Amino acid sequence: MGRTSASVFAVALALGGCATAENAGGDAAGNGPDGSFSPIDAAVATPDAASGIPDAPVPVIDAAPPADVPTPTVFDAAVIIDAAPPAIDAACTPTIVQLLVNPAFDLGPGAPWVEASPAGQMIRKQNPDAVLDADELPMANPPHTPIWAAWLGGYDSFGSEVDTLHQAFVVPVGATNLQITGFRWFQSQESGAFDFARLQLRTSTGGLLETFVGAGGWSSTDVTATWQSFAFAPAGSYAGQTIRLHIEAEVDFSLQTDFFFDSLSVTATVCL
Ligand SMILES: [Ca+2]
Ligand SMILES: [Ca+2]
Repeated sequence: MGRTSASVFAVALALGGCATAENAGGDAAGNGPDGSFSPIDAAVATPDAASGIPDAPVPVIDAAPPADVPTPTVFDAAVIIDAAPPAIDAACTPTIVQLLVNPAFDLGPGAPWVEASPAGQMIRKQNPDAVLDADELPMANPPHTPIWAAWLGGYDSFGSEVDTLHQAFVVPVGATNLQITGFRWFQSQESGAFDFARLQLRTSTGGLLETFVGAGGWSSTDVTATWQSFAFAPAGSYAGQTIRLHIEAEVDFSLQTDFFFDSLSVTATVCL
């Protein structure tokens, strides 16, 4: 057996044992020893002139092999791979978007923030002097981001009261990965948990959806020396819904607790 014959044999082996067996003893035209059809075209075995190694064979399968020739399963691998992957989401760029308006309060009070407190205005600006005006923060508590921040609580002269501060926002259809972040600064005259602050998500009409930091929220024991960050991932996605970010402080009749909030953020990932 010469080099060419050996190469043909090797290619035939590579293409499948059944084809080789069919052509054993057959002629150069690819017919079997009994003159029957062979599934392998004779051109497959043409050697490369330079290397003597046959070119990568491209088997040509007869469309209608005789009934006595089994269909060579080696060719069944229909490896026709689409060159172009599916175009699904090709135009989508995942983008993090801010869902609140005036999230750091620095446009001042007013819509879309809604305030309700017996002690008056809660979104207040930095105090430049020793006089505490009705729209100013305590001088010792400058905002996290100038010049406005929210001050809940801070009084004990109305009995047990609840301050509320909320903003309604739309969670876009298809939005994912809702995140709530912000900064808080709490200080208290209390020595126990008697005043409370809660950060919540509520429905557009005020129904409770989720409270963060447990059902009771923060208390007058969660004091900090300065601004401290917080971050929460809501359990619900609320995609396509209008909901509220709701902050409230519940204070009792004695010993003040100040609950300051600033630099809030509610973000979601959307496809743009
Ligand atoms: Ca601010
Ligand atoms: Ca108190």
